[in-house]
Amino acid sequence: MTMARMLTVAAAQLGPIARTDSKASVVKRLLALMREAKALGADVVAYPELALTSFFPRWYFEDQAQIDQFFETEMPSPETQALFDEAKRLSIGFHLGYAELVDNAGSKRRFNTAILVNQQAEIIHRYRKIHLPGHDQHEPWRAFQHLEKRYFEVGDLGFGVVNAFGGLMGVCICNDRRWPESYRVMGLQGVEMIFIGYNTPVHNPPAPEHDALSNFHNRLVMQAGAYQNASWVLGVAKAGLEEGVMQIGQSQIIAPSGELVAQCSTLGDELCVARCDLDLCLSYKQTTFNFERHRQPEQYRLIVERRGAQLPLQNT
Ligand code: CDT
Repeated sequence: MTMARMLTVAAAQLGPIARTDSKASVVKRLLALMREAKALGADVVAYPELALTSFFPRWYFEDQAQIDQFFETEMPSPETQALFDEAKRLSIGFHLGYAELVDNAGSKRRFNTAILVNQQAEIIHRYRKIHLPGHDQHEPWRAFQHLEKRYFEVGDLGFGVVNAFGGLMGVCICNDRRWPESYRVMGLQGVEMIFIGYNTPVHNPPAPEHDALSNFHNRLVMQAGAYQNASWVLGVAKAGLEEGVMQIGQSQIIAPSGELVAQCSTLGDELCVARCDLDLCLSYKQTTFNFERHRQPEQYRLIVERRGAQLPLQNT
């Protein structure tokens, strides 16, 4: 007897969001994609990283109040409530990335966050980005800034995995997808589907020689992460020419085999949809990547004991 646990998911790629676009206008776009996803049979629709605003770490701001306009102090908020209401009405789950401002009795903390919301519109999982790329000081030599290290704290919730949508779901965000540790920590909790929103500029000012490889690296890391951890991976872009900065698209859905099963072909608002059998993870989890049987964690100690590379001592 063949087993199957089917979950239909839609990666809801967004085209550019201008700095002057209101959150309400963005929510309208998200709602249109949600309705289209439902019409195409999706159980869950996934939006990108920082999906409610322009990718603001590209600008250097000195005024904290100006920065905080890009953040949400509550979720749902009056502006995002419509998403939750519509998700409940349609009985569709969603993944949403946004800038989260936590105010604990006046002590403010800011995170690059993503949540999973179930078909009853309840927040069932929260992830705060751990690998923050870029820099923390203004670097005017760059064509544009990447100030995530300035505007966000490192996430404090780990790489959790939650039982939802009939399987084991995990989340990481953008730069996290380049690090095998992100996937493996979720793999060690049996993850079956990983949601990854991203804003990836084609141009990387410190290493322009990588620019032509941006799409290749996007595919490379997510396909490897899926296969090596026997999990579905959904990569969702905010794409296109946003405020003068070109960002990659190629939102995609990847099977536990590492194969690409659906991909967006524009740089605008677009869905790609796949019917995913979560049981496809099993044959990989039970054979090639049977972690219990084959992993040798004693031999991997350096991974948690050492942050940066240290060269071996020269033989004398
Ligand atoms: N948003 C985000 O994390 N972007 C980074 C750009 C880094 S440039 C290599 C990313 O990893 O896509």
